[in-house]
Amino acid sequence: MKNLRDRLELTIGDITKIPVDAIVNAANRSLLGGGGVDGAIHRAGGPAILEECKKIRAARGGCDTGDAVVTTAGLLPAKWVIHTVGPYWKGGQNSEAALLASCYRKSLKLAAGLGCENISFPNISTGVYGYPKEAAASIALDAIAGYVAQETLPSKIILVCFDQENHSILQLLINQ
Ligand code: AR6
Repeated sequence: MKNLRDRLELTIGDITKIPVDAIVNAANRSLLGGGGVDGAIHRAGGPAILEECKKIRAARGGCDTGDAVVTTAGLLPAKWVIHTVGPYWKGGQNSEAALLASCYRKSLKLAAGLGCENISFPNISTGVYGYPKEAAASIALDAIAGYVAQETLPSKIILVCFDQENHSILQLLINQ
């Protein structure tokens, strides 16, 4: 995982407090906000983000699971918020892994298209959506590793864990 380790940073904290070019939001298909990191991002970023989400929703009916859309970042210490919709865990036989990997890939691709040097991700789907943390961590790392092997931007990818459990799981996998 050398190429990955050079570009990956793992931290614990509140994603809304870390300055980056693009913050990834674990949103839902409505794009109208919610709890968890979605709620935190909208609260800290202010109403401009929701206004843009509403416009995207009007234009294209929200965001599909596994897909990603971008807005500006309002009051957040970032230029962009990339809203991606992780899969709801239904037992693993409903394309959850492919959809979760797609969230990471599409978010990275959008960020690269915007010229972002760095991007921060929460642990998508591991909260309200109930994705098992070990499985989600390994999918996240595989998807990011596959991406960085091919693309140069973003040069820094920060995984921001909100809980010690996700942090420990990811740290173990990264150091393997
Ligand atoms: N900074 C970083 N990570 C956070 C923060 C924060 N401020 N707050 C929570 N997390 P979740 P999901 C972590 O539930 O599972 C929303 O209602 C959290 O501990 O935010 O993808 C949406 O609107 C967990 O590890 O997102 C959707 O309806 C991770 O972020 C639904 O939840 C993801 O937890 C999406 O569910």
